[in-house]
Amino acid sequence: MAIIISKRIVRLLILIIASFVFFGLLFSSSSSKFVDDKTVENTKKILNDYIPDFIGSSLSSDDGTNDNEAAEMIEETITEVVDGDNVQAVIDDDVQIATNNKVKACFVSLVRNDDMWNILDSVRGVEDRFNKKYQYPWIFLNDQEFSEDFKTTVSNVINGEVKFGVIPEEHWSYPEWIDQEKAAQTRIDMAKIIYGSSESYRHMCRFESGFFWRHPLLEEYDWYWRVEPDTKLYCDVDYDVFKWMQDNDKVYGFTISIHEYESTIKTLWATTMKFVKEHPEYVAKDNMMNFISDDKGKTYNLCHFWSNFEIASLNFWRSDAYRAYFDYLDHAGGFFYERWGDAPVHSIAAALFLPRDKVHFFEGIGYYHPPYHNCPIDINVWTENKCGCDRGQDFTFQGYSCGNKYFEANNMEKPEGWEAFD
Ligand SMILES: Nc1nc2c(ncn2[C@@H]2O[C@H](COP(=O)(O)OP(=O)(O)OP(=O)(O)O)[C@@H](O)[C@H]2O)c(=O)[nH]1
Ligand SMILES: [Mg+2]
Repeated sequence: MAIIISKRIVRLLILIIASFVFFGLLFSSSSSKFVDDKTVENTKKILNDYIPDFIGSSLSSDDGTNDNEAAEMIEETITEVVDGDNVQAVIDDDVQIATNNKVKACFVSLVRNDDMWNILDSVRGVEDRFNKKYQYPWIFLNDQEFSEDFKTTVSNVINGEVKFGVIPEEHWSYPEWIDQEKAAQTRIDMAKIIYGSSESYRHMCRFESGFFWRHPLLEEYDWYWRVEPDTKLYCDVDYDVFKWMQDNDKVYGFTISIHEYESTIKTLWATTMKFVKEHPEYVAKDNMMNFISDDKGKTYNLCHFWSNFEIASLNFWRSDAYRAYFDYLDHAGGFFYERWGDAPVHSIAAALFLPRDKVHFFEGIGYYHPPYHNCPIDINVWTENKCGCDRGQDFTFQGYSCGNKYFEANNMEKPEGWEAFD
């Protein structure tokens, strides 16, 4: 009897939550009609799949049914539909979607309209390997309006909510203190360095360092997963990574670490050290200086987390420490007078302003951004996560990577077989 009652209560709760979400979405006003229709459709589908009779009756409202009758009808309908062997599966699926609300997280991709086909595969991979189960929303950002073609094509491979945002001009332009002639000369002088002559690449790096987390579309979230064009997810991610970050008190997660081109960040370290001297209060006690410097801070060893993949807390970038650091760097001008990347900027901040145990290496998330692979070399992890990558290509312990350094700096045990890559 107790079991029957509790099942009924659970079912009724699911119905109430689903209806609440559905009607909330139906009547809420939103900046994007496109998004709402899609989300409403999805919610409708959930209701339709599990309680079809209820949809038929309650959505056509004025049928004269009083509250008690309606409640009874709903109860009977739910019981009919979800009874039997599938009960637990139905509840599990629903609860998984419902509990998404507990972690405020999203995917974020900065892309151009021309990147459409290149981002499509990346997105589809994330949906297939992870998000079909959790349906976290996607946010696409662009310095120009997204085309209708981009919106429909990309939305077609996404199960949940999608939002498209334009970047405010002040987040993608020269601040007033920048000497634009000097910036133009730098682009000529650095023409032989990768992206050295590119103006847009510099705006991109500055935006990813100091502004993506200030975009109005990201305001409501605490966590993000950055996804870039031409990337792959090689393994199933069978747990809620955002919730895992939150529950385990992590702040910054990465898959690949690597050395930076020194010629792009000639004065970044000196500028950082000046900032740190002025603001010692921001430096964490058990920081990870020994990951980014081999001589206790005298010089930068160029190690950084490759920021094309990040699962991290937006609140870290919103913190006083990071805002002050970014402002300091921005005023120093190195985003334009050199070619400072968002990867070393994010990484240096994470290494200095966070205690080391707040940073996490997602060893089990197989990932590819040309030309490097993160593929779990532990055969058990590789098998369990159904990884479709060649373990022999894993970058973690290869020379140009900083994986070795990361493991040593944090006294972590390296996986069996790592020596083969050294
Ligand atoms: N909207 C917009 N997005 C850009 C622009 N330049 C780069 N991006 C995006 O910014 C991110 C980083 O740019 P990438 O070109 O991938 O830079 P990278 O990863 O250093 O280098 P490669 O991937 O090797 O080209 C990607 O998500 C790009 O789609 C731009 O001018 N406008
Ligand atoms: Mg890229």
